Amino acid sequence: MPKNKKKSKGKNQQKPKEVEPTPTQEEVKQEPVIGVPVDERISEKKDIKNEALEELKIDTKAAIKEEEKKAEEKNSKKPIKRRNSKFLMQDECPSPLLRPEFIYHNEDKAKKIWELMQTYQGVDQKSIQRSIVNHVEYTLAMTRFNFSDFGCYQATAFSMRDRLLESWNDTNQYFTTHNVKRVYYLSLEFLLGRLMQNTLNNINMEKNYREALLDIGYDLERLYDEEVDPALGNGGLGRLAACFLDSLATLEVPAWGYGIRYDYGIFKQVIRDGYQCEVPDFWLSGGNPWEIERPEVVYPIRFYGYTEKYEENGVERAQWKGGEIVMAKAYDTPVPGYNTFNCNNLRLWKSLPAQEFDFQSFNKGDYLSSVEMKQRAEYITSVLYPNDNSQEGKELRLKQQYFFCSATVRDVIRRFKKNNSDWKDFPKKAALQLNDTHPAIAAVEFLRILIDEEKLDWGEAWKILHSSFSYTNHTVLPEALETWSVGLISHLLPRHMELIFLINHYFMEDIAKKYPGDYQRMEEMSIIAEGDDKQVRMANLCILCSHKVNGVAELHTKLIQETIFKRFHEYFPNKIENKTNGVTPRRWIHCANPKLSDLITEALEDSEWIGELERIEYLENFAEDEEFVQKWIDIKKQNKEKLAAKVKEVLGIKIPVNALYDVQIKRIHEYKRQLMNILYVIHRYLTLKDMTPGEREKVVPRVVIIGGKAAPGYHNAKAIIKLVNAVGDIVNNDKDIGDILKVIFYPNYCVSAAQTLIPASELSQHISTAGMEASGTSNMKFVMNGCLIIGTMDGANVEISEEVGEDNMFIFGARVHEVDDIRHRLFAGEHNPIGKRLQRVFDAILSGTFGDVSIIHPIIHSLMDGKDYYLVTEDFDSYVKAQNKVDDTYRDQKKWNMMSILGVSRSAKFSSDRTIEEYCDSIWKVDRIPIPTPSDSERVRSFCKVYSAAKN
Ligand code: NBG
Repeated sequence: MPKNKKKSKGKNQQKPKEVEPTPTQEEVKQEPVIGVPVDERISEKKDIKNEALEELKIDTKAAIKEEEKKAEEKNSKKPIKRRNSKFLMQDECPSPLLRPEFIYHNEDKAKKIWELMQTYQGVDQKSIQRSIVNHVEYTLAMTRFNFSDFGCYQATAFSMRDRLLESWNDTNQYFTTHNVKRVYYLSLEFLLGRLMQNTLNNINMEKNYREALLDIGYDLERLYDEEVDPALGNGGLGRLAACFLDSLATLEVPAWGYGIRYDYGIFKQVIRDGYQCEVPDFWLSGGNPWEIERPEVVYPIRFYGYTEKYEENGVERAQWKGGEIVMAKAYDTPVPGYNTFNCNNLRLWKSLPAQEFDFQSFNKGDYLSSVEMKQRAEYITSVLYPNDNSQEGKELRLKQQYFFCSATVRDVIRRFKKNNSDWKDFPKKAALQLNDTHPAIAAVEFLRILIDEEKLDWGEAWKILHSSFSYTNHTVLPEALETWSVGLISHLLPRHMELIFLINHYFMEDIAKKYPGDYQRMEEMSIIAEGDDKQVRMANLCILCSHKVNGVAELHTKLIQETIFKRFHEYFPNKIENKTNGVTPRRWIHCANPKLSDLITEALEDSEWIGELERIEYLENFAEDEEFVQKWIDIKKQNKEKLAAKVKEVLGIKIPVNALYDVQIKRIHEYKRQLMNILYVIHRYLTLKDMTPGEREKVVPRVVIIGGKAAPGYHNAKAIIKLVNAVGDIVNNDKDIGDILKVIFYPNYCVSAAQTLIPASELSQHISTAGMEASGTSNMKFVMNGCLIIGTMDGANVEISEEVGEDNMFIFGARVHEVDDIRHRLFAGEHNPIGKRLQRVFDAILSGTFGDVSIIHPIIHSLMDGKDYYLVTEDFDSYVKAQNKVDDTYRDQKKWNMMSILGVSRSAKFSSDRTIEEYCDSIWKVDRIPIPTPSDSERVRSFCKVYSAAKN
């Protein structure tokens, strides 16, 4: 997507409407009314409200009409010219932005409003301080005596939100006025991480806030630490969604994220006696100053019930009726881009009861039952399922999926209908991206609304659906490929099940035509997996409903084309394509590693690289510049010191700064092979124990850090955590070993921990069994922070090695094409790769060298029996060799640092800006729309000028 391509010219504009995100009561009410008793009660409630509104407006209607007429007359005579305004939306603006719902007895009242809202909040020290203390006093109701660091953080965040809202309102107003095409990113997870630092950097106000705060005695960095991580995601998939939001805003793409506002994010991990314990993460307990609650944006969402068929104009139609209704309420979080005035939105839904409590039970004196329904409704969005790369087939999870999809689809349709009347235009105005199959039901909901409510015929509806939806696959792991039982869907969403059968029926007809008699193929491609308990294959459904399907790294895409989606790839040869993942350099270099960011800016002589990572290539010229390299070394050392201090604070363990920091942080999973890492650590420990003190002195000291959460029900992953802790307990307290080897399990790995760990790492491990990690994204973050990678030829590692050069990585292990055969031979007992070294490691574990780790014994025994699905024993030897090479290279610090600098300078491909540009060009077909920026000298709301232009 070329920069600033096709800037909208402001032609053919419609009358500017109210700021886009807030539908009026009327609009929300216009959502199809559903005829069940519960609904009646809702609409009754609404009617009461509306009556009250009506009362207020009774004598205004005539006035409004008159105002509108006047404005129209005026405009027909006097075309409005834009004066000095950069706000292009006002070109040929047909009216002075009067809002018919207000009372304008004369235009002075309207003028007053525009005048009151004409300026932006100041960015000078005084204005910032004023707004912070105002929020302390008027929003938080604190006094100068109980104004804590946390209070100051909140007030500061509120003051930032005020400023964000200005650009957010302007952006949405502009997009609405221009009726632009928008991207909607549907994801059950957004792993945002802390927002304050990122926001200040993106809107370029960190310096202003730092100085303003310092002047009233507060340290901005300390406030950063007050923020709770909004952790509404499990791992890579959710974090990718967050990086995409940052890139979408930065690239000025009109885009909204849609998801769930869980009350509880991913659990907090606490280690007790070496075992993982899960503690709920009620991240909202201190409030969330970044979001805006939208009590007026609510949609009724139905569950259960039945479908009723009827005839209309000779056509059989269906209606979904009965069941249970819960409400979805919107919460918006502004998403500012880097160095742009554009500000996008993340809209998250919370579930509410359709009525506060059941009056019948209440009147009967059964108070508890009366609140039961409320609790049942609120339960839907109460907790994020903590599974990464595995599916949880619970009804509540399907409810979450449908709940958020239905609200989102309705919201998107409402927005579309505001400015458009022809359904054929929908794909020109909206692109909906399904982040994995979790939001798959959105496609069926969309179809249902088009057919049952909008009364489109099947062919039209299907075409619109297919041209606007696309789907990203994030895994080939069978345990993560979602299927839902036909029985469950029929019960919860009866109409959707009918539609899925219909989609499948038409599709199977096509397949039968193309491949007559090929039942095997039909079975494989069918959305329905036959059997005693029929299942709906959500991936098949997504592929059919989408015009594009993508994998997340070249190797992964090739694998889905050749394995799980082979038949689909044959049938739709242009549908499945690759979009290699990326990460935002704003969070992952600029915010996480500010010193490195400054050094790069100094070398490149400007900071443009933060928004255009291609420019970082120039850094290559400094790989051997002594002065530069020394600064590079110093920065890594300072980051290591910071991490060492954190480890001391969190775990009470002192780690040496002169050791090689070797880090593996990610969800704990057998395919990611943290087990292989710790087996190697044991091998290293045993080897050190064999040495004389003199020999030990020559060894490169290492600090091995492993961090990550295990899904609460994933027994083997939890066993691995216990083993790491048990090994740490012995090694870290072994006097012979001292500082030569330290083993740390870093608890509660999360986004903010990553921001400390990654900049301090020197070696990072991405060692999954080849073919199993779809992409990985932390590998990219580590490279961007000058860390070298030890890894297998899996996921995005392959492309990283193409970019940085294989010589600048430590690559080992079986390749994808070898895996099946090796696994087969291992399982058949035809191949035993367990050598003496590994056997000794197993013996040490089994004999109690690390205390009672019996929880891991079954896994060790099965490895010894050849039941080594993840090829740990197979790859162990080449892993040890790669590790030896790491030590040798680390001894040559000149070489090491050169490799580190080269890695950073060649990391441009892995910016999520590049990824998003590719999605925009080949999937979403959407342009970037920069909204005009108010000038620095004149931070004046430009739409006010239009008003005065109109008056003149
Ligand atoms: C994960 C993959 C990672 C990948 C992220 C983002 C799921 C289902 N998949 O390898 O395991 O980097 O998605 O694409 O969480």
